Amino acid sequence: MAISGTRIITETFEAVTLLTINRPEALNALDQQTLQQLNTAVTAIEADPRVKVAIITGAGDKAFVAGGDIGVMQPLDPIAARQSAVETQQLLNKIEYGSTVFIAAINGYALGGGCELALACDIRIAANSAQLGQPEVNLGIIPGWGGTQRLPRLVGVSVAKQLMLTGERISAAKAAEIGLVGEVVNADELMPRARELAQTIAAKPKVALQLIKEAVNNGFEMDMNRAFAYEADLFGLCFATADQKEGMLAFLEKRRPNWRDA
Ligand code: DAK
Repeated sequence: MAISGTRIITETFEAVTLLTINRPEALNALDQQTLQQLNTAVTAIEADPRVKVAIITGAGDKAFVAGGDIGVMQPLDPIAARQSAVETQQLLNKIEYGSTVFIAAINGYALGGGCELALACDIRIAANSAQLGQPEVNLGIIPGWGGTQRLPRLVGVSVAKQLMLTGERISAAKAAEIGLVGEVVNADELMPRARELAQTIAAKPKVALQLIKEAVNNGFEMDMNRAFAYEADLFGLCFATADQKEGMLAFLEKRRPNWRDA
């Protein structure tokens, strides 16, 4: 199934949705229309019980997303800027905390809000030609779509501050070295690899996928003792699913499991 907005194109095949940000003439910079369509698409993905994995990428071969649209941002007053930050943070939280597994396939520039969009995804893979960074300081602002919080949690406080304080762009290879992306591949291998990863994950039982996301995302905000107790609760919850019974029975019977995603 393919659904085409002007700015966001989604194509769903079985349990995997490919979401393409389609504004290549502006390096896929996120203006209001693109953000609204992205919000609609992410909400639809989350509401579709068939979809387990979504791949986000950018149209064209130059950019994943080159940031928030600077022309739109420039005249904002403080109240509008704050409101816009809150709304986009909510959208990115939907990606991070939703039940779908999101893979960012970073095919070019992932800068500012583009890097923050990738940070909200569960997995990031990049083409070797990609460049990432948080150049907001060069515009007299700070990252406002979660970057000051997600980046240090992912790569550590020191490296995150260096990236944000210098505004420097880094290569995909450097991004992999610091843990900002998980894998770097040749540009022509990016989408095949993203699809392969998506298929691997889509073949897993849905509730376990959801609970892994919940355990990591929510546990990260807790002290260790509370986090262990939380993990134990979610571990127990797995035993309420048909797929736990089936997965273990299939192992014992030396056959492949038939997941019911329940
Ligand atoms: N916004 C708007 N247009 C952009 C854009 C952007 N972020 N990035 C690129 N474009 C447009 C260019 O203006 C140009 O348009 P035309 O002149 O052709 O009409 C077209 O895309 C192609 O770009 P270039 O000609 O510049 O291409 P180059 O290959 O020479 O350079 C570049 C590529 C990625 C190095 C360069 O375009 C660049 O530096 N772009 C800006 C990157 C950047 O600084 N991104 C961070 C933006 S700040 C908010 C909170 C946070 C945010 C937003 C709002 N609120 C609280 C409200 C997020 C902030 C950011 O993301």
